Amino acid sequence: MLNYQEIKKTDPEMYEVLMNEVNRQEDNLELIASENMVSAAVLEAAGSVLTNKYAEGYPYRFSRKTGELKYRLNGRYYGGCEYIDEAEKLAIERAKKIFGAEHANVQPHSGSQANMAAYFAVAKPGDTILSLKLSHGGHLTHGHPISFSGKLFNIINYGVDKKTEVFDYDKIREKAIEHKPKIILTGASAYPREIDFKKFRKIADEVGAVFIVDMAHIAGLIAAGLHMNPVPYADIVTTTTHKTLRGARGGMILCKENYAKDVDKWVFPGVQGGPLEHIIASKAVAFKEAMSPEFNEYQKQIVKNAKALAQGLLERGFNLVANGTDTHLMMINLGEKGSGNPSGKKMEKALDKAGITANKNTVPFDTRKPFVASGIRLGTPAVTTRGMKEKEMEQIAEFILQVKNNIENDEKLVEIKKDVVKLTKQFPFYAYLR
Ligand code: DSN
Repeated sequence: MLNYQEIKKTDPEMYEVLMNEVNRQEDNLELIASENMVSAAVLEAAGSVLTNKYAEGYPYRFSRKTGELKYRLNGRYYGGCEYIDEAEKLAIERAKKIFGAEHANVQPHSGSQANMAAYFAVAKPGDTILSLKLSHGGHLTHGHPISFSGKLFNIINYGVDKKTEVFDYDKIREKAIEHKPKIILTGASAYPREIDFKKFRKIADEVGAVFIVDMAHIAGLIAAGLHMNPVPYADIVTTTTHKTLRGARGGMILCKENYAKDVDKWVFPGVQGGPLEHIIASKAVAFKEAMSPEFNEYQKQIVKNAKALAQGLLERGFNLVANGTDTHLMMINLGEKGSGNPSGKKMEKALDKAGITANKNTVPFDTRKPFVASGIRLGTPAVTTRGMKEKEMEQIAEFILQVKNNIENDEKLVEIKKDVVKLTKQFPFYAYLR
């Protein structure tokens, strides 16, 4: 079992950093919707000797005659890849099985790189992408001007309806007809309701667009059948592997067979060099976990907990974007600038002082700048991994109210932190690392 004893001997400074982080993760309530806590098995694979190996290329080739994918030895640019090939093959086959995909590329180092490779596989710089606005729940790499995506492509955004704060598919269709995008892209970092991929597919077909879904946040829910699966509808699906899916930090692309060669070409050598095979092995271990009945139960509990936390917050007078959640996350709307209510930034800081980790987030039609923001995004994947249930969600909703009510009172925030630590101590997770 890994317990950092070697680092303790050779690099005490780094050991101290690691232990501080272990203690922070153990003692705090982790409510960042995109974070989770991986198993010891996933950690072991991520810390394995596979980190030593270069393996540019793939463990397969496409047959020249039939185009069929065939696993074969020596498909790489380096020797000694016989075991690396097996690790990557396990990750690929498990990913395909979980999501029902025709092809999987497990090499992207991150969701951003997966998105970059996916766009380049089907579009050229200057082509139009229709995507969700960042401030309405989208992601930087979906076309924000400061990201490669916004710099290289012509981005048209859709948003949520002002009243319901959910997608208005008729309006999205109108935009698609008007702008004839090369790519229609959906997926979100801060959208609490279910996305109807079937409707997006229909719009994409109507305007002849390629349909790409970034399912990073909800991949675990999809694996467990708790959210509509985009794989049957989308041409290409990108994801990270470390959010609800609870694997090593990394990315992945799933696609239809006819996009496989281009996707592969754009991951390597298009965007990346040598794959991180220790991380790929770790993804494979997480995928194996994701195929278990326990994982399905875990995902169900994530959603139950999110609903319980949302209910607890609504009962305490908080406003939630789209009035609740169907997923693992929810967004508190603290109120407009000048309303006397704290900003997201201020609330995030106060929560931190109370041992509750969350992030400020813009809400749709936000009146504050993104770095200040009017929202707080909360998610239940990590606390559910620790074993917390609806009862604890009620307690967390009360902590959050107490923080808001005592936002200027540091002494009280420290008092709340003591109660938070009392709660987290009942749900140890990384005790073996301490
Ligand atoms: N940074 C991630 C999130 O917090 O949602 C998205 O990549």
